[in-house]
Amino acid sequence: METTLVILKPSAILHGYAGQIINRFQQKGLVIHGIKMMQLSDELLREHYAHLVDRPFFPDLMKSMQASPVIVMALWGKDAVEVVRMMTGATNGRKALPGTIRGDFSMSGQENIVHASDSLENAEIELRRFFKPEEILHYEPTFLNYTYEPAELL
Ligand code: IDP
Ligand code: MG
Repeated sequence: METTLVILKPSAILHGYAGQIINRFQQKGLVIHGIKMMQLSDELLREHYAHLVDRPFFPDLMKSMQASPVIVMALWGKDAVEVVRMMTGATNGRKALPGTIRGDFSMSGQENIVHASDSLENAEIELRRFFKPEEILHYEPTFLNYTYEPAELL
């Protein structure tokens, strides 16, 4: 099993989409092991988007990510990193396939509703960035036997 980081961005919070998006992850079978609301600081965002600091859109991205508090989530499941990235869709909402979160809720490259870790290695780094260890609560819901076949639970 893997745990991945999802951020419901201000574009989700300010549209009132948080519940609908959290529901999608739960309906898929991903389990919430951590969830909290927070206002992202300059420092945290510069670290999180370090690969983009030199891009011309970076100041707008900072403003966009600080337009409201965000909800950060630790989602647990089999191949959770890849599954959540597939559910998220392409970066630009206009290019994201219908059925993906960005494809269904976004028309923008910047205002694209969710962040999702893009590899297991980055998921581990990002979970540490946004959560204290004690804020991630490991538990296994009783429905797992109906979510996975026995071999997938080994
Ligand atoms: P990802 O969120 O699909 O992993 P990244 O390339 O890691 O995409 O970019 C992080 C975030 O920066 C995007 O989700 C989006 O909000 C913003 N971003 C990326 N490229 C652009 C762009 O060309 N214009 C405006 N915003 C962008
Ligand atoms: Mg990314």
